[in-house]
Amino acid sequence: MNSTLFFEELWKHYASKTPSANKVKTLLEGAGETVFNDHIAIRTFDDSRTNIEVIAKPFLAMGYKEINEYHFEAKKLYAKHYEHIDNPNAPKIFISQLLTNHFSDALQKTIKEVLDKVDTNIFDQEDLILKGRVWETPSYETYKILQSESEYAAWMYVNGFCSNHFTIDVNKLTNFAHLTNLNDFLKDNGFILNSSGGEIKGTPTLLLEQSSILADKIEMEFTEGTKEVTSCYYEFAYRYKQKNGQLFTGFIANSADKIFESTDMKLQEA
Ligand code: OOG
Ligand code: NI
Repeated sequence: MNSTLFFEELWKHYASKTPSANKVKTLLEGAGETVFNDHIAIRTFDDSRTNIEVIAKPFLAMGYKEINEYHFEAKKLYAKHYEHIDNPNAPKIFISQLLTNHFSDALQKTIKEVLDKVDTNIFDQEDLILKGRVWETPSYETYKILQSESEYAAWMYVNGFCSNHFTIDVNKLTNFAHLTNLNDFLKDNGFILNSSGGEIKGTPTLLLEQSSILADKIEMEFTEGTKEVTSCYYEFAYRYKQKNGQLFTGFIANSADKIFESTDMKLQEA
């Protein structure tokens, strides 16, 4: 699949489970803006069948290369980011994985059993991240148990493979000089920002400022019946110039740590 088509498909899947995404985009377009995507993010388990390397494969085939890595000790996650070799306008890709064996034996067993029930060739398909959850209908009891150890594990168990956010490139907006102006506009229009670690994560000195709205809540079918869970969210990023005059293209681990929480059920209930 060519990469433009791939990102269009990815947006369709994301938007279909994230009603706020189209609302925000339409709102900005109505205000005369054209929306550009800075990056997407994908989550996975570190199992050798599904790890970052497996998820990155189709992107490497599209001309992406690995740029940097990030460690999240408290959340027990590890991530890498990828950029396109010759197209600076191609969205950057942030892929993280759960460090499964840093969790309880029970969690490790649950994840392994879930993956064991999936035909392995599904994990090797180049459009895996368009497939969402490729395992059986989840159990709400299992979801809650996973959540007591890791919001990320629980989220991944019910949502599966997808882009968990798209990111508006705030540098390319014309009427919002600063991220605060965009945040105010979004709040005035009823959107709720993720305020974990402050509404704006990062600083001009760190060369990246980010904010995000809380993930949408959607109805999900469990073996026990229908329940509400978080799906995906929208992020907003403003990048500053490095000494060489080029915009910073990386990520900031301390900021990312808080951005992950945009899908936490604990923030929804706050
Ligand atoms: C990724 C969170 C980190 C960023 O831009 O720092 C991130 C996620 O929620 O999976 O996207
Ligand atoms: Ni992001």
